[in-house]
Amino acid sequence: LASKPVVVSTWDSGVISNKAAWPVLHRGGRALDAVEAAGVAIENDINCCVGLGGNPDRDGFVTLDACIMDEKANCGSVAFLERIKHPVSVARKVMENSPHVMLVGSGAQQFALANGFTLESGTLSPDAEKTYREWLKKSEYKPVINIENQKPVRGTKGHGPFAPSFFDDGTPNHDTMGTIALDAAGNLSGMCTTSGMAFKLRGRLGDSPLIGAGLFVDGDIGAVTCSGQGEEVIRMAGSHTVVELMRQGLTPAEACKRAIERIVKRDPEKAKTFQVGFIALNKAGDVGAYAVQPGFSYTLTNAEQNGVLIKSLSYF
Ligand code: SD4
Repeated sequence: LASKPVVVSTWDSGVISNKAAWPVLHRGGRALDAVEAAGVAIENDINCCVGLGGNPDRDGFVTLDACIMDEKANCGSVAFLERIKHPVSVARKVMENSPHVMLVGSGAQQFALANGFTLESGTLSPDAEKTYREWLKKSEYKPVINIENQKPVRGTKGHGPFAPSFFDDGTPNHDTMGTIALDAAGNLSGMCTTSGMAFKLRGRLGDSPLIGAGLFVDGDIGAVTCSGQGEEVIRMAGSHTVVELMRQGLTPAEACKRAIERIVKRDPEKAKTFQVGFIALNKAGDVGAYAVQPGFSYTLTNAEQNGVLIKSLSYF
């Protein structure tokens, strides 16, 4: 589907992000502004996997990771950030108002406060509190392959007209949000925002705040982001790998597939136990995706497609 402007987000909760991003693109705005708006929208929503309402680490603290990147390889990232509502916007400030690319932990929080962000309460959302109490009974770290397919799915109301019920029950779900966009001027940008794997060790970072892993943009080639078991993405520099495959001439769909095959090949038995899904967009506006497991989806919005949910193909 080649057309511009276009915005693509991970999962079916991408309807929420695309709904926020599209008006920016539609009025001729920058892809960078569109993807930031996408991140802010999902961080405002109370859900399991993005923002302050997300599930905590094993010690009961919500720690947030996010990054953002534009067509000129300007990029910013925050990780292990606590009690700040919009990590994607802090990441953009790191990119624009600091000499650095990445800030973590208390330093990232200090930078956020110095840049006008508010310190929020550290209490868990009622749903996260409940989920955490349940988890404490066994305290086993066992990531669920597609947490967004688990019932009951909590959070999210009012995603409005952008929610065609592609899935049988029409359930809106959540997971790490990655958004990539191509604007009317032909420029690419992307962002990724998450509360990371639920019940992770304190201090654990996933792929999502890492430029080249959870997100990569090359203004001449394409933009890629992903979701799933971050450790498996980090070890093969996932999003960067997909961009490089596109540089070699593969379509976005082929490039995602090739990268997933590489992840599976490393340990085919282990691959049966985790999910990774990539979405990719090239400079022409072609979109593709591929995942290890069934159940990965993405949301596409352009002039013709009003936030349509698409099921990704998968290895298994
Ligand atoms: C992480 N990739 O922290 C994230 C989690 C995720 O869907 O994508 N969940 O590893």
